[in-house]
Order: sequence, then structure tokens, then C-alpha cells
Amino acid sequence: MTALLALLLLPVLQTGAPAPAVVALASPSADTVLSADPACQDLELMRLAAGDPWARLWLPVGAWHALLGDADVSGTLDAPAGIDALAWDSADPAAPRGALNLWFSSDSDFLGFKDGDVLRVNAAGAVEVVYAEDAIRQALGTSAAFDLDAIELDVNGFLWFSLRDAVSASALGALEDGDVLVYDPAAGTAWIHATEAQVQAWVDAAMPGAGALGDLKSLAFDPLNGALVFTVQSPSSADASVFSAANGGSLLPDFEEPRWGFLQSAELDALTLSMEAPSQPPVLTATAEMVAPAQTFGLDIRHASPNGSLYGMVGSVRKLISTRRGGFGYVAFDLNGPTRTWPSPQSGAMHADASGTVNTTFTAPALPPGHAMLDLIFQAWDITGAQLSTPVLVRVL
Ligand SMILES: [Ca+2]
Ligand SMILES: [Ca+2]
Ligand SMILES: [Ca+2]
Repeated sequence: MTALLALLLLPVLQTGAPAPAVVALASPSADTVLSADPACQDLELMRLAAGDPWARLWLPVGAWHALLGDADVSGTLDAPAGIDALAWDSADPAAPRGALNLWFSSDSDFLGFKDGDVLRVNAAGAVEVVYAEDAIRQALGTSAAFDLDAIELDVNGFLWFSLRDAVSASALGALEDGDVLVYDPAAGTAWIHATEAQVQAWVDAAMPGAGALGDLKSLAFDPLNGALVFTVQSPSSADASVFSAANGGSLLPDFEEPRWGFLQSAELDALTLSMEAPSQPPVLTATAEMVAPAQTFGLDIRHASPNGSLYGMVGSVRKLISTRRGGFGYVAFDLNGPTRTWPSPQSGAMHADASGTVNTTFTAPALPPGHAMLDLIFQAWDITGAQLSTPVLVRVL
């Protein structure tokens, strides 16, 4: 049994339960800078809980690489081509909230998947189609391809969604990019829940004089009252504010644009809400994706327990193992494969500073005889906070 596995089996210290809070996972419409993170890319996810001072990175690009590897053996590590829609795979508030329980849509086609598909990452670390663009297109009665730019799941198993661009020919009539649509996958039918004009009326009530909303860019349900919530393209002062259909149109408290802490303007183009979960894991990033043998690169952790102790482990066989521990919720490498500690083979615990930051370096090993490349999957266990960090995959070649 590896040291990390042993640590994962230690009992969790009971801490006082925090007050229940609404937790948002979201993605920006373009690469941006957060108050608490140097970058949040279009394909990355951030987390903001009601009451937090600002949003923090939740799923960095390196974690996508660790989840997906290099599925098409193209020589580049895989990640979605931007994230423009998010939903939890269950409307059950007690359901797990982790990286493999998220449905998403991408900004553009990638790895053979379409920008109108609803996708997920499965336990084997592969992208799979939940609902195909073609199936939704049939339900809409149109031959036109489309890009899904908002999704959410309701208690009936219906998919709520929005289109990135208007579709002129459909069985439902002309569809606008601001319409809220619903798809029943069991019946293969779809309908309009709210037209763009209705959504505009909610925006006007929430923010008189806001002007034309442009595009509806994300959909979710408020877990406190079940109301439909959404983000819009315009006005730019509120394109990261979460609007609600509650009370004839309102702003969702605690989720107005300034709360995200963008230091570089961005729209919110994907959003999903839940109660209390997921938690904020320590975020592990590497300063390089591809390195040469003997090359030294940086491994940095943010959002760990302040002044806490962390234990670093690295494995070379990608495998997703679910844990009931906090944080990322998965060990991303095979604990029975070759593993060692980092930053050095004999290193003990690392220590975070008062902001929960750790900066280390790692020197890539030589390639094993006969190997053209070696994937290293790094992860850390925050001993103090009993939280598993996000993983990051670095390829040596
Ligand atoms: Ca995005
Ligand atoms: Ca899409
Ligand atoms: Ca839309």
C-alpha cells in the first residue's frame, strides 16, 4: 500500500459544519484573470460559494489532462475545446458533486465530439456523449447543426438548454439564441419554455434600462427556491451577473458580477448551482505540460489549508479511483503502479504559507529503457484540511 493510500484511509477529523451555502461552478467566456488565481481559461471551471470573497479555480486545464490523457494518441494532451455549458448529472441535491458527475458542452468540436453534444467524462477517463446533437436536432425538427451554449437538468430528467445561434427552420418555428428550450430525451420531444422576449422581460425587471440581452449564455436552477437562473451576453456590466426569473425578474443575491472577482473582463458562459458541494480543492498546477528528461519545472499549489501540511505523490499510470474524501474526489493515477513522493523521492510533508500556497520544483526523470515518453500524474493530499488536490499530468519526452 502506498503512503498516499494509507493517508487516504486515515479517519477524517470532524470539524464544525458550516452553514449551508449555494455553490456555483462556472466557466468564463474567454481566458481571464481572477483575484485569487493568475488565470482562468475558457475551458477551466471556477467555484464561488455564497459568502466567498471571490471565485477560485476549481478544475484547471492540467486536471482535464489528468482526466482525459491523450485519448487519440495525437501527442497532445486532451481537454475540451472551451466549456460553454455545465449541469450536474442529477437534480438530486444529495447526489455526488465531482468532476465525473458534471455534464458539459464545448465551444467547438473536439476529438470527434460536436459542440451541440452534451458530454461527460466517464470512470475510464474518456469523454462520452450523454445526449447527441443529432438527437436534440431531431426533437427540434431541424436539419441545421447548432451549438448548445447552456444546459441544465430538472427533476423530471428533462434537459433545459439554449442555442448559441438562432435557428430559422425548426418544427417549433424560428428559434432565438435567447430562448430557453426543453428536451425530453425519453419522448424525443422538445419545446420552448421561455422565448427571448420573456427572458428580456426578466432582465428588464431586474435591471431597468439594461438594453438587449444579446444571447442567453447559461442556465441553472436556484437550489433555494427552484427558480430558473441564467446569464446573458449584455450589458457588459452584468454579463457575469446571475439573473433569476423569481419575482418577475431579479438578480440572484451573492452572484452579481463583482462577486466573481474578474481582473480582466469576461462573460459567464457556463453555470450550475448546488447546495454545499462541491468543496474547494487545493489547486495543483505545473509550469510545463511537456518536458524533457532531467528538465526542472515548477509545481505550485494554491487554496490549500493556510499554514497546512501537504503530502505530494506522483504516479505514471493514469487511472481514476473514486474516494469518499474531500477535494477533487479522485486519485488520478494507479496506486498499485509505480509511485513516489514529490518534490523529492524521500520528501515528507510540504508546508503551505498563510495564504495556502506552496511553490516547489520537480526534475523529470530519465525515460525508462525502450520508452519514447512517460506520463507523470501529480497530486497532493492536504493533511490539515483532509482534501485531495486537483491532479496535473506532465508528459516527459
Ligand atoms: Ca468557457
Ligand atoms: Ca457548446
Ligand atoms: Ca444561447
